[in-house]
Amino acid sequence: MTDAWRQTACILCSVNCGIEVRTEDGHISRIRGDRAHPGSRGYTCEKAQRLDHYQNNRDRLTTPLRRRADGTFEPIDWDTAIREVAERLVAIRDTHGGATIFYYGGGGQGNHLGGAYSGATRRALGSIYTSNALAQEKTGEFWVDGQLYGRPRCHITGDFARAEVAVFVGKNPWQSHGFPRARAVLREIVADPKRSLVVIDPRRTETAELAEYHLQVRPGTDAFCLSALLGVLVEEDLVDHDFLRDRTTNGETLFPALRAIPVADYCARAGIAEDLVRTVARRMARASSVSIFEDLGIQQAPHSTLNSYLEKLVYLLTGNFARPGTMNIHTRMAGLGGGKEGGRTSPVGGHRIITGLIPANVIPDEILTDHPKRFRAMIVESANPAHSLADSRRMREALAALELVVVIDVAMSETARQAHYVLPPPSQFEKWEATFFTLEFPENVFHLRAPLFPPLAGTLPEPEIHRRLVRAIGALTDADLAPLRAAAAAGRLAYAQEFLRLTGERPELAGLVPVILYETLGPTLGRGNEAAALLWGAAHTCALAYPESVRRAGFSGDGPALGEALFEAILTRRSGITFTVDEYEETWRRLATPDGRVNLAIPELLRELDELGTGTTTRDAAFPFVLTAGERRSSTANTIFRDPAWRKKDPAGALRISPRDAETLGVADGGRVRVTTVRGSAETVVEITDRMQPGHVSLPNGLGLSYPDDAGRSVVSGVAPNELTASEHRDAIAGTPWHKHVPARVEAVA
Ligand SMILES: Nc1nc2c(c(=O)[nH]1)N[C@H]1C(S)=C(S)[C@@H](COP(=O)(O)OP(=O)(O)OC[C@H]3O[C@@H](n4cnc5c(=O)[nH]c(N)nc54)[C@H](O)[C@@H]3O)O[C@H]1N2
Ligand SMILES: Nc1nc2c(c(=O)[nH]1)N[C@H]1C(S)=C(S)[C@@H](COP(=O)(O)OP(=O)(O)OC[C@H]3O[C@@H](n4cnc5c(=O)[nH]c(N)nc54)[C@H](O)[C@@H]3O)O[C@H]1N2
Ligand code: SF4
Ligand SMILES: [Mo]
Repeated sequence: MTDAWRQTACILCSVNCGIEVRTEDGHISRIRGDRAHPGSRGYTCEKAQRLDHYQNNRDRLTTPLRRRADGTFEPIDWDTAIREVAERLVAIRDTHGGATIFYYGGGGQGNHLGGAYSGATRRALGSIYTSNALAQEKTGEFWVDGQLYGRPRCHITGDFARAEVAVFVGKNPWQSHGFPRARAVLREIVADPKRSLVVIDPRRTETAELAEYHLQVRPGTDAFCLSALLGVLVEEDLVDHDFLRDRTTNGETLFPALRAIPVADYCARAGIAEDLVRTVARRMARASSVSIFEDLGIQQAPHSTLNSYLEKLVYLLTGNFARPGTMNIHTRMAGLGGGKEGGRTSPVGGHRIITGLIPANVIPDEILTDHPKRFRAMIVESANPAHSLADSRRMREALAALELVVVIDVAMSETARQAHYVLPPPSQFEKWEATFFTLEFPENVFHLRAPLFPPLAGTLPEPEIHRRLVRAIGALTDADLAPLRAAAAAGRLAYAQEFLRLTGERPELAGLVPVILYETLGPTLGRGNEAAALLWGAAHTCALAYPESVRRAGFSGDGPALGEALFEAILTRRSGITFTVDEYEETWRRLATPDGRVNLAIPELLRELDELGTGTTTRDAAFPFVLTAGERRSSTANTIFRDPAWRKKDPAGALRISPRDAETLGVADGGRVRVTTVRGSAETVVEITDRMQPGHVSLPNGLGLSYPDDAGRSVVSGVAPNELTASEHRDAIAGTPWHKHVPARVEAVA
């Protein structure tokens, strides 16, 4: 029996396109873009068609698991699981302090609502250190935002649908998306003779192929390329003087550094013709608007944080800020990542914590030590760090050294295999879910998805897991909740008043708010829909923070009524809502510098810029290749799909290599090679392609997962990229990995 079309979203990348699906016998049988979704408006890419491989696969878990002494797992019931996990966490807290309980994850590409409830568990335990995947990509950029704009959470976004010139630096949006309707927008830019597409990437990517200008840098040389662009802007006086004078400070510190850039030399080091760099600088300066997207190609490569700074200087020097088609500070429905923005360091190594996140690459160092403040326990939720963090071998050692590892995951992931307890939630199509990837400007979209299927028997949604843990820990009692329960029965206005009174009088409850909302407001929202209770708080916070933008999005009311109107729309509109509409001037109001201007000078990075030319790029002769470990392809989606059958193209996850290198190695297309790095070695199939430049090879991300075959035997397909990466290979400021730039040796296999 097929049912009617129902609205949900694709959970495979941060764009979360709205989709409509029909289901049949527990399967997602038909999928099409949802035209009513305000962000994607009917758009999807081909990957969404494969979503049933996530919903139905052999690795789905249907009971809590406990590890036996021999390393195998036994099923246990939920009461036992919650009781034992709570007891063991409390014992670690009481012996070593709650700070030794480390939390990782909280959501993947489609789910942050469930993970948001973990805040209460952490508060109940006194756990204060967290991290997630943002700390292996975006924290360097966030830190730069903090320096330029006053707060790391002044997050800037491009306006590609309107930009005259769109620039992608280490970003391949044709495959990885990153903004709504990416391929349609790229095609529009290319079709319009008045607009230009610029790509900076060592590979001739699908996006580069479309581009008018492709700066095909040598891998790892973006700091030179971006510096050269800045050098030309200054030398040829292509900067926006009015913008710089009226809107920025500390130009007098920055400009001498930019004037000193040896443009010709840096172009040569980056391997690009100086003419092309000059042409691109002039094109940007001439444009009425430029938007730039930096992504993993520079954030996970040498000089990563410096790269982010230089990229931002390119649009700032040309005045591409706070106007249509340029870079703006967006609203948000709720924050991603944990805790305070700055000022803290990691307990063992003293590494800088950015937006509340421990740098990804130092996590094993914070465990594998006899330091008294080392992490003793880890709660992992909706993340697969044993696979996704650098240096998987070392990460497994670190997990093995912990007294307790608790994993909350739908599947028997690489990380779950290392756990003492595995707690399975329903899939993202079996519960209310949402992401907090609300990253757009001027229109920003939020989408609460309703479940398509009943939860798989034996699972409990994350909010319920956290509720039970908080209760088992003893942090919250029925007496605490009684007044709110009574108020909830009297309606949301009464609830709001009582909520403010209670959290005002008992500030110690503030950290437990997610579970408090779930237990008291949740039941009034409908059965199974309790998780949406957190969004009541988020909607009110959002309406308070951006009242004008929320009104422009069509919501009315003053004070709490505005928040209620927003919440009501979130709850009832199944295709998602535009929750804010911004005027470009808002960007200036959101800037958090004391003087309301952009600060152009970051001394720490200006020193690195100054020394850029003196560094030599001597390469270890044992590792003559640069390996990009983790390229986004049409056949990759992090580790959300575990069943390799979802991949129609590129089933083996081939290593891409240039024709010249293939010839030198004596390997044919489809032949096999061994890739060796300082950390490990793996065999793989090759794909020979002239999209690669000589000396550069590239492996896809998300492969190397084990999955049971028809007979139940575990089979690993493809290369797990982090068996080849090293944790010491990282950015000095942000501790982010250099996955895109791994020195490697490649040898043909007979
Ligand atoms: N299909 C697909 N889409 C995805 C995902 C997925 O798994 N599959 N994952 C999602 C996630 S979590 C993220 S963070 C985004 C990431 O999205 P992207 O950052 O676009 O993805 P990557 O392919 O990892 O890296 C981008 C480009 O960096 C280039 N690169 C490598 N070395 C260098 C260098 O030294 N300099 C420059 N300039 N470029 C370099 C690579 O050739 C590649 O084309 O994608 C999201 N979208
Ligand atoms: N070498 C290399 N490493 C990389 C990268 C690279 O380019 N190269 N890219 C990095 C980047 S940008 C990212 S974002 C990370 C991604 O890596 P991770 O952050 O570890 O995320 P995913 O691979 O998406 O894993 C998500 C996990 O969530 C589980 N899951 C799915 N749905 C649910 C649910 O509803 N509830 C719960 N509790 N769990 C669920 C899945 O089974 C899976 O185990 O990888 C990083 N690692
Ligand atoms: S662009 Fe991203 S969210 Fe949209 S269909 Fe493709 S993978 Fe899914
Ligand atoms: Mo990512």
